[in-house]
Amino acid sequence: MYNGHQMTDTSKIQEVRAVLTERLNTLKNKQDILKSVELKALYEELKGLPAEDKGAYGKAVNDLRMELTTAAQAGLAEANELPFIDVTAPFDANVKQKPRPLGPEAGSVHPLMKEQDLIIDIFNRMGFVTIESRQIDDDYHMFESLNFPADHPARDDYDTFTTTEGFIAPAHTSTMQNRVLKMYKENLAKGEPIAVLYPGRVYRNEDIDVTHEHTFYQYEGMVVGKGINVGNLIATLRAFMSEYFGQELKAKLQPFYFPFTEPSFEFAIERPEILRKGDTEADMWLELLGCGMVHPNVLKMAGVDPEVYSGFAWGGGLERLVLMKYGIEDIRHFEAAKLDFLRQFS
Ligand code: FA5
Repeated sequence: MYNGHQMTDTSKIQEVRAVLTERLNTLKNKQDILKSVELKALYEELKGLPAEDKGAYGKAVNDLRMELTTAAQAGLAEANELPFIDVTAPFDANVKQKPRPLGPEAGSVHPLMKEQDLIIDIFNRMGFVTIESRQIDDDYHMFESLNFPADHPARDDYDTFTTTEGFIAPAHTSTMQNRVLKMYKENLAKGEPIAVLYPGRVYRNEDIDVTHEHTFYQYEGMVVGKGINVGNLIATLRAFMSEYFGQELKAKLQPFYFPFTEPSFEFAIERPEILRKGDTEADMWLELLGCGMVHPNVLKMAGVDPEVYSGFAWGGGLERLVLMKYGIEDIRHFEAAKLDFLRQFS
């Protein structure tokens, strides 16, 4: 009688276990399994058992409860788990239909980087060393060392992005002038001129259009030594442009203003047909770069004596140069990541 009763109740526990384990899979809130009527009924039954049966029966019901608690918690952890993201995947790892990644043979160097390499090569052959400009800088290098007085309106021409800590995404590569002078001024004492190219990426708060980007590249350079003059500046830029385009192009120098050069010029080149806006004289020219003789204050700030040494510097937009060379009608193509466009340069 006694054994028979225990056997019946144990099989009931097995039965409830099977039912609840199956139900657990379908429950949204897994913890609800612990409130199920079947489990409660098993505890109710416990109350009615003779004292000597309670121990074994109660342990079996508690074991089942523990089992269900563990299973419910595992289900909860699984439900809360964030979907796996492979940040190095060349596509969104969570999308069902995966795009086929391009094989290495289908990629190509970005046209801007290809042209930058060509520019570096030309200037290296002219005796320049190359260093990359910085992409995060400070007020001293962006303005102070370049002879921009505090609160001077010329600062507005270089409106860019700053961090809350006061770091600046440089609006031009000229932020490197002070560093280049300090880095290479030992050369001057040895009687060697400084000739450095420092290309890099720059940023501006800009209204974008066919010739203006908010993120673009500049190729800037500087030559400092004894007796360096405007004639050297013109000859250097002319030699570069002739080599780069492989032909003679109409060019002109017009007066301009930069706080860090004196005198300052704008170097302009004839617009190719595809970039013509209108028929006025101003529409005919494409401003390619700014240049001038390094301001004595800029030399002084880097510890170079302007009474003994002089120099020139220029800074040009890489995109504008490449637009001209290939007759591209819109500067925005470069950063649009369109393979149709990029493949034309592979
Ligand atoms: C400067 O940035 C000076 N730092 C250049 C310089 C260097 C002068 C050394 C003297 C000595 P500017 O703001 O004009 O100057 O820009 C230089 C060139 O960058 C322009 O001639 C143009 O080719 C290019 N550029 C300027 N703004 C943009 C833009 N939003 N998008 C694309 N190219 C641009």
